[in-house]
Amino acid sequence: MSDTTSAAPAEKLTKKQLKADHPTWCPACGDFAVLASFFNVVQKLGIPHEKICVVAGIGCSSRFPYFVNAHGIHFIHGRALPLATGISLSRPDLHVFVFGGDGDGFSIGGNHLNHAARKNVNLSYVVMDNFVYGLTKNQTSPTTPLGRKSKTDPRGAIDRPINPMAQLVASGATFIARTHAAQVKHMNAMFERAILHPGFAVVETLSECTMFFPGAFDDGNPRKGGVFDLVNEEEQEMESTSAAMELSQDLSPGKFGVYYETKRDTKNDLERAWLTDAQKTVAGMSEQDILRQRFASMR
Ligand SMILES: Cc1ncc(C[n+]2csc(CCOP(=O)(O)OP(=O)(O)O)c2C)c(N)n1
Ligand code: SF4
Ligand SMILES: [Mg+2]
Repeated sequence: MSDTTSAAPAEKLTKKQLKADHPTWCPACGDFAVLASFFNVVQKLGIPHEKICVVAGIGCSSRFPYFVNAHGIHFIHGRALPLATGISLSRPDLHVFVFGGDGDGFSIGGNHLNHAARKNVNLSYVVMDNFVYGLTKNQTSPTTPLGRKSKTDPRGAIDRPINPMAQLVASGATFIARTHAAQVKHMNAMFERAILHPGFAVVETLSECTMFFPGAFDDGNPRKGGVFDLVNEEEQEMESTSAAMELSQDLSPGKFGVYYETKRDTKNDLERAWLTDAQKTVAGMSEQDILRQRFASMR
């Protein structure tokens, strides 16, 4: 997301300082592990407490900001990314994190995901994918497998699920990874790399909804008889979209790891360059005034 090295805090942030309310998730919900991993990585990277900003939409997973003692916003369903984009652009000193579910990110928020990705907004986004709408008690989501019964599909899901990895590659995200909430070390590593990536970094994290879709990710969990099959980064062309697309065709349980990683100008950098340039021609004008004038000229 941005340079963490120049801003090491004087004292290491403790978990006690980072924790806010006691999480209200159901027992053994995968989201607990995601929260713990976030705390670990933020501590490890020494991100200053006052620079952490956590944004979410609506859903069980989107309750995330309540449980983190930092700047945070629990916003409108599916609208976390546009808000986070504004925060990232206007406060480049902050580390902006977005957390949310498959419904929030791929359904109602799917359009925003495409645009935040293509603009390469500088932020880290963790999609806690449980293949279901948990908060609203078991409706089909965009990643629900065909045939799975839910309140909205009592005879089994009939709509083909989306392929999040393929969609992210096509949208232009510059860091795309996939992990499993039961594989803590791997999840930590993916979060760390996403945070350190300059630009739009997404980690699809399979996080089991123990209440409505228990066992959904057992096929990717060796402790449950599944296979945790890693991307071979030695052989993978990390900057090749076609190689990433090919990986994304391996569906169930699919591959885990970084599918794609490249550097491209961020919207943050491009907008800053434009503002700096504009300031040369209108000496004394603040960035805000330049933007206001720009909007006024569009009326
Ligand atoms: C505009 C709007 N539409 C629908 C809802 C109802 N709603 C709340 S959360 C949610 C889906 C949650 O699913 P997901 O994002 O996958 O999160 P999870 O609870 O599974 O973590 C829906 C449909 C809403 N709050 N606002
Ligand atoms: S309903 Fe599912 S996703 Fe929501 S807290 Fe419970 S186990 Fe987690
Ligand atoms: Mg969900």
